[in-house]
Amino acid sequence: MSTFEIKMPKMGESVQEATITKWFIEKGQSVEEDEALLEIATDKVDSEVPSPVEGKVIDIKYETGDVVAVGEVIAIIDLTGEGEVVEDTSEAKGDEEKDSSEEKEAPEKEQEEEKEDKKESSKESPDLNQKSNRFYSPLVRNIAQEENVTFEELEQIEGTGNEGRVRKQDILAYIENRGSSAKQGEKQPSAASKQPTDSKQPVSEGGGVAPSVSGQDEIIEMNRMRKVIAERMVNSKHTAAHVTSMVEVDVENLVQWRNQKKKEFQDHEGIKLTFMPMFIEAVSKALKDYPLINVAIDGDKIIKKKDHNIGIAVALPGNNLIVPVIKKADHKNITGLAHELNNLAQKARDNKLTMDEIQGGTFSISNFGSFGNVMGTPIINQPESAILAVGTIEKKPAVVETEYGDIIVPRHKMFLSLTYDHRVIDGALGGAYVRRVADYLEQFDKNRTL
Ligand code: CO6
Repeated sequence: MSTFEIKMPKMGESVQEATITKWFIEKGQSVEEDEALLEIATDKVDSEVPSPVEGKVIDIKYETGDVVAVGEVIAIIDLTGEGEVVEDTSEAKGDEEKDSSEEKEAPEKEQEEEKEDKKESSKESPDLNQKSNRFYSPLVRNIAQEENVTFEELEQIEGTGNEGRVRKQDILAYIENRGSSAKQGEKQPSAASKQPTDSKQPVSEGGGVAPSVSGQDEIIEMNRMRKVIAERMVNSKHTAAHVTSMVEVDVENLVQWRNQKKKEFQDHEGIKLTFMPMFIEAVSKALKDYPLINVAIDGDKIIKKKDHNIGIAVALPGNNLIVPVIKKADHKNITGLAHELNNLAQKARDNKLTMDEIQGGTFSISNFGSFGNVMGTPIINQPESAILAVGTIEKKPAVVETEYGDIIVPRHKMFLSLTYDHRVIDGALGGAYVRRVADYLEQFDKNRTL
């Protein structure tokens, strides 16, 4: 029998594991080359895994919800299409996931008894669904639940994963080293139970005030992307000291230039020339002048990033948002930036972005001008230190100085809002930077060639 092993794919340098969110196939089913086998998710992106071969699925080694390391075999396909289906291996697999070296040595009966004991002693299982700055994989949460690790304990475990993420080995090491008291199901007070006792308001799962729900209200389950966005936004607010500086910009020259070049660009390049490429160019030029904006914080260290990797907030259908990254934007001209933005935005809307395309950002831009919004205070995309929000361009009465005195004329204007992390960027620097972006836009050469 000739078989092919389907392995958990590598989805970027820093990604070590992924959660299986959906299987599209079952054991015994025939699949064609390129047919989607399963859907996986990391804390950054969802992705489908297609079958590289045609054949019959004879084994599926993990279930929906399992967190699997990159490179692990997750399914086996028989290439002849006639192989026997492998008996259910879920028990062995379950053991593999939960194994610690101690458990490996313990006789089966003892393990059973231990499980029974745990069930008895953990009638009140820990509440792990509280608001946190960190992402915990379902596997880590399950281990915590089973081992009666409280939310407060979980929060204190040092994570060795990417961005300090708590991995399976971290929580297992913690459980091995901690005293026996917590194992006996002694529940420490949760964040919710620390609420003032005179408060009559019920507490929701996320730690906020629970809303009252009447029979006519609709309850919508958050999808995975919504949950990740929610977690990341709160995480960023908990991490960075957000402040925002705003400037008004006269973009008359830029608007006139784009109007002149729009048709030629569309005919030549096959895509629209919007304002974004010029915004990205101005952002990057100003980052060259103020490199201490293009930084990330690592503990007590400031990492000054060399590349200008500009994340662009892209609104997705279904009220979602993702931030693909234009890498080395400082090495690209307006045409190159326009193509890359167009390509990334399209892929984002088709749910086709790769891990690499949403990683490595050093500064972000959010353009809510197309919604007619004038200014705003965006949330920093961690681990970056600043994000520029671009408001709508509008015709406004402007005072212009002439040799005959001041006159009022209509000019195209807009607001730029820069939100930055005050831990590392003070007002003078943040303010000077956003003013410099505005200066580059105001000084845009009307006679520039494409
Ligand atoms: N002013 C005036 N007109 C604009 C502007 C501004 N700021 N921005 C775009 N446009 C015009 C643009 O030139 C196009 O006009 P025509 O060429 O004449 O047709 C039109 O609006 C549509 O532009 P489009 O959105 O298709 O392309 P663009 O390159 O400007 O933007 C994008 C690409 C991916 C950034 C955009 O499509 C998008 O998804 N924007 C939404 C980003 C978002 O949701 N940000 C909010 C995040 S939450 O930050 C936040 C503070 C809080 C609220």
